[in-house]
Amino acid sequence: MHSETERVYEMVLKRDPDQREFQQAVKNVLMSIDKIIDEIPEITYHKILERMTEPERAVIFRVPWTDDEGRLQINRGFRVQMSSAIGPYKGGLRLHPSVNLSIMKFLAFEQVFKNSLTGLPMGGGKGGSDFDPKGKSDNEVMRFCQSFMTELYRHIGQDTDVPAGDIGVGAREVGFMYGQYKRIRNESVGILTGKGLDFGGSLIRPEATGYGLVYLTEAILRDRHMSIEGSTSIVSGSGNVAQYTVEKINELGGKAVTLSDSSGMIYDPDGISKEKLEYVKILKNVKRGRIKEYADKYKVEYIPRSSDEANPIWDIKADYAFPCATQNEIIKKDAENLIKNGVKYIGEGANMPCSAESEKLFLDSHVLLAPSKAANAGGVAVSGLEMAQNSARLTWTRERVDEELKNIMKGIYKNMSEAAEKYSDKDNFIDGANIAGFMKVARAMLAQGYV
Ligand code: NDP
Ligand code: 2IT
Repeated sequence: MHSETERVYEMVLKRDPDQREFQQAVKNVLMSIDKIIDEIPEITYHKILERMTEPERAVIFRVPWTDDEGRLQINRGFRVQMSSAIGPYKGGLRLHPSVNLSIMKFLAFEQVFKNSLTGLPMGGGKGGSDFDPKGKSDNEVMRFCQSFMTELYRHIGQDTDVPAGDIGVGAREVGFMYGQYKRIRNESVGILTGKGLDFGGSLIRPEATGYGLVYLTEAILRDRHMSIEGSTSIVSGSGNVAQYTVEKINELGGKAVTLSDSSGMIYDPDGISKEKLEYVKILKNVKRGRIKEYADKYKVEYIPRSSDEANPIWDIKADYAFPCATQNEIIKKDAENLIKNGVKYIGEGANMPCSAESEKLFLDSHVLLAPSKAANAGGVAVSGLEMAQNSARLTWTRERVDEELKNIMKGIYKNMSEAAEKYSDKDNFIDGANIAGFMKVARAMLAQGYV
């Protein structure tokens, strides 16, 4: 490593020795910047990397709410405002019991480069809480969301910070949070994205992450004489990103044969057809059930998740793999299984789903990998378009938003592959995405002085 990247990494390790996910995300970017740092002495001289790895602001707050039995519950809320160099902080809110400062900071850090890659003027942030929405009633979720927003409102704003959904936060939660913000501030502005269509949401925002992932994938494959059409894919997760990834794979004539949740996975060798996917959407988004019910209904194999060891989903033979659940869901053993079974491409729908070891295995084995900060950027890109529509007090057609999304994903592919070719290897999209995302943020920071 270059002395400056090494210095900054050591500093991160020393400052936050327990923040493993944050360290992993930082190291991934630093390893790529290592390849350009000699050419751009300003990065070192103006301590760009040291500044980028320290959040501009991080707030942690108490979230008290009462459950349906009238008992007081206390959760911890977060908002990490990592960088406003190129625009207002932008990034989702995650509600999951595993949420902690390390996970918030890794996600906010990734978001900075991802948002830069979209080409839209958005800085990076992330927030959420260790609240577990599983098994909670609608009223409990509402009371939690109202309490969460009762603190969060003072830190956000349409020109300051615009949150959105992530794990555990979809249309229901965004609606409750938006309602509470409006009530406190007495103003109707686009302070959240992913809103319902009746009050400022954008068409295609629910679909955008999964669709964008498949658009980018198709562009990468096309250049290598491959295609989704006629192929088989394995997809993990069964939430927002997984659902619309499968939908677009189906539309392009491919077949997706798996879905999962934290309890287990289903394997449907005939493919998750349009009709079966409609069942999944109702099961997951309305009934809030478990993916096991799919196996019961369609009489297919269900494999429960038994340990933190290799996940059986990554041992199913397929052309392409789309991890769409959570960070580090592909560990070394999973990568070995995927490679053994001849997988040709990994499209990261989730944020940082491949461990550092598995990423290295894919690179060494020449398995193409589209990293999350490029591959799942379609979601935040359409969030950016939702902000534009809100500011203009207009709504665009489905066709227009979809077209803009396609163009943004095309632009990401172009910038990422050009940077890969220029500074690394033409198929090293990890370096390509990191370097292309980094350059714009670094230039903005250099122009704005020491802030
Ligand atoms: P959802 O809450 O809609 O779905 C999450 C899915 O992942 C569920 O099936 C869930 O299973 C599973 N999952 C979550 N945590 C774990 C875990 N620790 N172990 C195993 N399975 C888990 O979330 P999204 O689909 O929105 O998000 C999925 C991923 O995509 C995340 O990494 C997110 O950061 C990323 N992403 C999301 C975007 C968006 O617009 N929503 C945009 C870009 C990236 P279970 O129900 O059992 O918890
Ligand atoms: O990780 C992500 O990019 C998201 N959860 C979406 C963020 C957003 O602001 O739409």
